[in-house]
Amino acid sequence: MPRTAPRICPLCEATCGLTLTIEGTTVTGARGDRDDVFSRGFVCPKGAAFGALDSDPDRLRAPLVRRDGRLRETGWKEAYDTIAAAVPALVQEHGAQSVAVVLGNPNVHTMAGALYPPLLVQALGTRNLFTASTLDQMPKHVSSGLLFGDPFAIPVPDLDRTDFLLLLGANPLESNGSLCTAPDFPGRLKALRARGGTLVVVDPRRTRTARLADRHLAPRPGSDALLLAALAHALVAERLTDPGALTEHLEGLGELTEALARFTPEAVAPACDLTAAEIRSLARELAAAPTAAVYGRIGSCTVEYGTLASWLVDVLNILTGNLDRPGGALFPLPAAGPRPRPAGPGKGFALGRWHSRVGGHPEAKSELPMVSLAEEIDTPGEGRVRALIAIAANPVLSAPDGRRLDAALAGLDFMVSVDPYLNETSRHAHVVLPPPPPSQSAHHDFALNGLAVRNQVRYTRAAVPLEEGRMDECEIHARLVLAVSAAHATAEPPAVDDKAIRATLAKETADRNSPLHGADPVRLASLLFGENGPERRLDLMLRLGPYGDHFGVLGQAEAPAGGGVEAGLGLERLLAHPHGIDLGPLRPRLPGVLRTRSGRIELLPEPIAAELPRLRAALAERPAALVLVGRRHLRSNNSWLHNVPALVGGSNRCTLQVHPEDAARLGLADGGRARITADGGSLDVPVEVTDTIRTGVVSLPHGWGHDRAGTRLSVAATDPGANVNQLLDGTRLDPLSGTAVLNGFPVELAPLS
Ligand SMILES: Nc1nc2c(c(=O)[nH]1)N[C@H]1C(S)=C(S)[C@@H](COP(=O)(O)OP(=O)(O)OC[C@H]3O[C@@H](n4cnc5c(=O)[nH]c(N)nc54)[C@H](O)[C@@H]3O)O[C@H]1N2
Ligand SMILES: Nc1nc2c(c(=O)[nH]1)N[C@H]1C(S)=C(S)[C@@H](COP(=O)(O)OP(=O)(O)OC[C@H]3O[C@@H](n4cnc5c(=O)[nH]c(N)nc54)[C@H](O)[C@@H]3O)O[C@H]1N2
Ligand code: SF4
Ligand SMILES: [Mo]
Repeated sequence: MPRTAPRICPLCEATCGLTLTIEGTTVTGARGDRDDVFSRGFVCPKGAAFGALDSDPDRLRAPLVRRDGRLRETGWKEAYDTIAAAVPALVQEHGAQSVAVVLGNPNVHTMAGALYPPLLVQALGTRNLFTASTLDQMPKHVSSGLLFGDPFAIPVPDLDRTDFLLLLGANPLESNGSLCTAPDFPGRLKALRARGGTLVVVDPRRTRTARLADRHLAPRPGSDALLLAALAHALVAERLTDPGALTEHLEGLGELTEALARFTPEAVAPACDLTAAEIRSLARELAAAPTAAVYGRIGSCTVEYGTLASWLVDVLNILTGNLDRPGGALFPLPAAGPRPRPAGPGKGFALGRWHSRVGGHPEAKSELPMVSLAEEIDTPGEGRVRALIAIAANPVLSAPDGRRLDAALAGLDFMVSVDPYLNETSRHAHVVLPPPPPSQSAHHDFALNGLAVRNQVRYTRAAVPLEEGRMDECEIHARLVLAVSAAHATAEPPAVDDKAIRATLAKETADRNSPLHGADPVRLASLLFGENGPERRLDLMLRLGPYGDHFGVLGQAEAPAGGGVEAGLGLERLLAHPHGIDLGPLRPRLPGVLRTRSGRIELLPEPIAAELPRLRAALAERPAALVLVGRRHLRSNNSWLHNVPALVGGSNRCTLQVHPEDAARLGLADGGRARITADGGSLDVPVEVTDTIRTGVVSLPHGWGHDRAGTRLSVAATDPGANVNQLLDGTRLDPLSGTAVLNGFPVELAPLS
């Protein structure tokens, strides 16, 4: 008899609840969980293909270890013995910086990825940390760090209540949303319009999201910062700013106005390829809306002025009084996150506390730019990276200049990949540690609940028992921490969790603002609930969190943030709600979220002010004749879903989209081939002529290029596509955040016969 089990979908940021159908130990179906408190039955084609992905025969079943140049299946003990024999010795001989850690996107979709990588980096003592953030949202972390003093204080648009949404560089109808966790994003946008609200989309392509909008502006890629600056300028010039209740929390309003003086709509219009009238009327509409939210994503982040654009998004929300109010952009309050603290000055946010060895790039949020990984490996000298631990990352395809990185990885002394697939990156590893399929893992969204449009909390235990010979990904990570610390032979994984629990409780009980101040940490640790280390850690975070039971010490008068039914949370309580607990709509949180040194919102932070001359100079630059942007397909997910037959084919192909006028001018035909060339090299790609893209812009999706030898991706290899990131050489980046420029870079195009 088939049975069903709930499982939160780990395949994108929407975090939908799924109902899995399970026969024996095989997932034979997946549908949207109608009882899920957040997603209410929504599912997309990826979630529906959960079973096929879960049982992909190409998934690795056992660890691989390289012997005599070849990767062979082996047991877990040999795999960890190999790591323990290699890494501590390298650190001993060449120092802590000789080991780099690379963390990829799926770490935000696993419990292991949230709980252990910080411990791994700490155990190694390395500053060579590279993550997908510098191919993605680091500009937003930096702008939040500078404005609010906390890089994780990212306001999200209040989709369900706003009257006006200005959406830039995002295509949630394909991506299902990002830095804005909202199951059924498409339905929420339709509901916005149905209640009389307005949706304006800014995108060089007429995307499915743009087609849903009241208005679509298609400016030149890379010009968002200019457009946003001009909107802010117009608001000020026409006396349309109204920060309202925010005013008392603002620092630097006058300086901001001065700094934006040159960015008049008339001055930026030619660079954006919009009219000044369009910009002014957008500013007026934004100001006139009862509530409004400005929201920018990938197309406004992974560009030359990504941090400035990310900053200006929030500047507009502030100037219009929409930050931190219902219907505007609000700060979520996740159940496993920290409890709100009293308002007041904080430590602030610093950039560039250290720099990368070769390129001299400043760190941001303790990370170095992913574009600098290859040079840190292949440039000789003191402090060179000789070993790499890659977790859920495929930078050979997802980062610029994969060919150079490919060669660099091949030259490493030692490499570990924690990855279910033998792919373009993991094929270089000396040890591959494969996590089990998602049906065999428990799930909680530590990261994404902090970006959700509604406060809610859900946890699903593994839907299928761990298969014989498998190791849970949390245990894989915990053993990795032990293996690199040389504690491999003497300690077991629970020691890693216990140490983390002890550290948290020591801090908590020493904190004068904590209801647990002065309590006995050993006793508190003994009260934790859970079947294993990760569950006990989740329990601890829930109990200390904003809705937590604080181990029962809080009196009624000090009821936690949620109040009411949702208060008193812990894992045991949560487990009684298999479809989650709704914690209500987002609520205003200022000034409590602020951690700046002034204790206020610092509107014109110094690093931003220092960047503005560069943006001003852009006004005078002659734009390139042809630039490239990316795109996403609903049935895809970065570089790793091309191996599931149900998800590839049809319109999900690696084609170069070209506008008919550009095609005619360049002699390109639909279905023909073209050679595209940029800084990093050339690619031969199939052409798709379409008027959904504006003139002067072409689009190629990322995550393709599955034609390298030594991988085990039998389906993906049949239609490998081309790696768009080979067009880049890694020199283009947003300097403040170290984020790669993946959109709006110049290319040349020629027909191929
Ligand atoms: N040109 C261009 N390039 C881009 C982008 C773009 O828009 N344009 N987007 C960028 C963005 S936003 C991102 S986030 C990056 C993503 O780039 P990466 O962070 O490299 O992520 P993926 O390409 O998704 O590769 C994920 C890896 O994790 C593995 N994996 C899958 N599930 C699990 C799991 O449960 N556990 C573990 N341990 N591993 C798992 C997969 O097999 C794969 O090897 O790409 C970036 N690259
Ligand atoms: N189906 C699917 N879903 C995904 C992913 C996936 O690969 N496939 N990846 C996941 C990840 S890791 C992320 S980070 C999110 C990203 O989620 P989104 O940010 O929604 O990403 P995209 O769908 O790539 O949309 C970016 C849009 O920006 C436009 N654009 C490009 N350059 C510019 C520019 O200069 N200005 C403006 N205004 N627009 C520009 C592009 O045409 C594109 O339509 O999606 C997540 N969800
Ligand atoms: S929208 Fe995202 S979370 Fe929801 S089913 Fe699809 S892939 Fe999964
Ligand atoms: Mo991403």
